[in-house]
Amino acid sequence: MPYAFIGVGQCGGGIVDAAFYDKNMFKVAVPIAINSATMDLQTLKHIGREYWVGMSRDRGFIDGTIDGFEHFVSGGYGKNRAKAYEDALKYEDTIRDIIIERARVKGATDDRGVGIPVAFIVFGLGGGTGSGASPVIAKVLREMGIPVIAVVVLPASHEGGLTAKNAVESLNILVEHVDSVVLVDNQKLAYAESAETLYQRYNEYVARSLRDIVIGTALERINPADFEGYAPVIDLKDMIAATSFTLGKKTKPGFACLGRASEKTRDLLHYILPIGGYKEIDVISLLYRAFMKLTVEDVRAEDAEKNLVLLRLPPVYITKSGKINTSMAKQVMEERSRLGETHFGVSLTKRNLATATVLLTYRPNQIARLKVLSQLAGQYTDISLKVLEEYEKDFALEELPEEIEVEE
Ligand SMILES: Nc1nc2c(ncn2[C@@H]2O[C@H](COP(=O)(O)OP(=O)(O)OP(=O)(O)O)[C@@H](O)[C@H]2O)c(=O)[nH]1
Ligand SMILES: [Mg+2]
Repeated sequence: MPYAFIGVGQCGGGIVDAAFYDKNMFKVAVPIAINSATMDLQTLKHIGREYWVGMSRDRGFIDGTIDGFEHFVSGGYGKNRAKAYEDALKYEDTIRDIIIERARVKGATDDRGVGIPVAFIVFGLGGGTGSGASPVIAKVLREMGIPVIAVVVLPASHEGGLTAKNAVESLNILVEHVDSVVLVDNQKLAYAESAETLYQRYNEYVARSLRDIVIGTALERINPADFEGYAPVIDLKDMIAATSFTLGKKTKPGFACLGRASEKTRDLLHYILPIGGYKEIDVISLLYRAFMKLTVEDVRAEDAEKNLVLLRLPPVYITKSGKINTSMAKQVMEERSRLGETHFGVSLTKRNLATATVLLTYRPNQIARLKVLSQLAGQYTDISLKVLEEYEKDFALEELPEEIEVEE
């Protein structure tokens, strides 16, 4: 029953590749790297050819292991989002079959391959391949009944009008086909002389955060009754609930950002001689540090509509009651949810590391960077980001008290 981790284009492939640096990921998930340029696929360090899917301009999606792959998959879309979208639509059935095949190899039983409990689709919004093909792949996944979490990279403003236009057009389609949107904002790197050299480190940060949530919930599940301290369990359903909105009968994806902080739990000497020696961990300051490293520029933890946190801790921290005050941590998270919805989980790790990974969810209108990108795209061509208005209408309806509703 593997999760699917699908990286599309160079950016998406890079983040998914970084996520599979930890081999434990292969126990719970199947990676799929989709690209229109073989050269990009060859840069992946942890995802072998058997996990590649090529996007060829005249053959559609093709398996990474076929002869002549390099020959068919060479051009790339060079930021041409519309063309990549069109081609992906044309070969929808092929990509559906490939995904089913890959999941089945990993142990799914039924014919439709709906053994995938949740799929992640990861891509950069500013390019062609990822921003064009991913919304179609999301649609295909959802048609198979698979919940989809999109992890998307916002281009920095200085990347210009075309990248912003691609981002807005891609998001306009994407939101119709996903359960959650997790934002990774390249504006965070805009201060640097060369953002490109920081991409890899940023990808690793995002990958670690995703991995914490996936491995922490899938492989390190605990029985809360075994522990004196407060140690609730969450799973990926919580991740979806924490990053989407239900408004009456409708559900809409929320726009979330990630934050993560970690601390070594033993010093080097105790590491070598493993006899106790665990440090005190201040979980509250761990949370505050995670809030300071959010993946989106200009958002505040206090303004989040809802949130999720997963603490991954060595067992000693929750077996002895009071070692880590998890109840207090929960309170800190609850104070940062305007809807009063916090998904709080604890999992056990064998590493000498305590981590706090948070997901904070917003309405699109609360995220200044989405407005900026919409404006940039609007200057380039006549287009705007639809969710900026749509959500406000829905939320306004929801908040209207019954007695002032006008009768027809
Ligand atoms: N954080 C991060 N952002 C990246 C990375 N690579 C590219 N980007 C961003 O993603 C956007 C899209 O770039 P690519 O992923 O290279 O595009 P693509 O999907 O391969 O599409 P093509 O235009 O067909 O090459 C860029 O505008 C950058 O903002 C990466 O490794 N990390
Ligand atoms: Mg590319």
